[in-house]
Amino acid sequence: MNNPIKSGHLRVSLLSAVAVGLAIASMVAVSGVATAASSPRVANATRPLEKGLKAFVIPKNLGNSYFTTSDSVKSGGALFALRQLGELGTETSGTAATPSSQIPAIEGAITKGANILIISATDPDALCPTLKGAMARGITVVTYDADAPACRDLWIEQATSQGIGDIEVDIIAKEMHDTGQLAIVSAAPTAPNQNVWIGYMKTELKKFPHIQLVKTVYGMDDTATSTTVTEGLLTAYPNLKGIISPTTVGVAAAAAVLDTAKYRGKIFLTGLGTPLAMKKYVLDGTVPEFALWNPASLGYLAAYAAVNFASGVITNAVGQSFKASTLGKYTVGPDQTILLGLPFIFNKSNIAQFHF
Ligand code: RAM
Repeated sequence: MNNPIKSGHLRVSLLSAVAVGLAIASMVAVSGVATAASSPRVANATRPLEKGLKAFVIPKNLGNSYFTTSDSVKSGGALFALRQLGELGTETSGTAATPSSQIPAIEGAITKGANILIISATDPDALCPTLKGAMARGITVVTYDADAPACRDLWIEQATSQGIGDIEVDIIAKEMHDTGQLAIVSAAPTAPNQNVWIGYMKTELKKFPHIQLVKTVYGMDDTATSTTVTEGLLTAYPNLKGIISPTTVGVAAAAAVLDTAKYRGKIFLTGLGTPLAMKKYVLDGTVPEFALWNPASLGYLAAYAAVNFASGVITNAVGQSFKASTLGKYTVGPDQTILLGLPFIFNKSNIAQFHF
């Protein structure tokens, strides 16, 4: 297991006070890069990285602290890396984690002359007409956190989807003593990442024939909706014994619902959470363990990958590699995928060390 607290970006973020200043865009450099993607790409590892590229970081939605961590300068995320590299980074999105909320933000970024789009997709397909149009114009499209496989140049994956699905099921199965009714509180029904993870959870659940997955409900990465759907589960399934919520918003909302003597120790909850939001519930025993990766490292890596690709230093072919500063060297794997690392388990023994 990797330890997010030791990952390179945190060391980098300590240096933020001396971060490289923003370079002013050179129209020549920018337009040269903007047309490069439409012609056949040849990697040149010795080429310097372009500076002054207009990069837009587009999370599923704004106002989700997970994405604030993955994206912001302060946390050492994508915008920090872009600043370090001398690019012009901006975060933009809608307020709801839906394609209809996110697409206008993507279109706005294209209109503003984007050279790079770094996107957590709200839907694997619905964004494709817009993203394919961007790629046809030579704009580099990189997905991070949630993929749209048919319409991007590179996918920056936080941990293998199977690894994430397996870890969630293994944690809850242990707590449920391998038996009883289980439900899932997911994000949006179209969320590519949650849907892929849930697919792997279903496969892993075959190892536990006495656990029945009774229902998947959708909290939309919205606290109020996640609370309502969790309460609905408790009413509909009075014998429910476990909940997995593979969304940082959903698991925190579900934990707040279960944080009473009535449920603690009777209905088990795990998921993918952020340590600051989950600390209270870990310490009081409502959520003994949950998993995640380092969101800031994910954003940081996505920015380095995008700039290397946009600059023609790498292509998206298997085996292409680049250096993401102190995070280390990364290599493109199958399906144009770059993998950050392994999921990490948080519990009472380590939760106090994390500050995101
Ligand atoms: C939410 C979002 C995000 C997911 C995390 C675990 O913040 O759905 O896409 O990766 O949870």
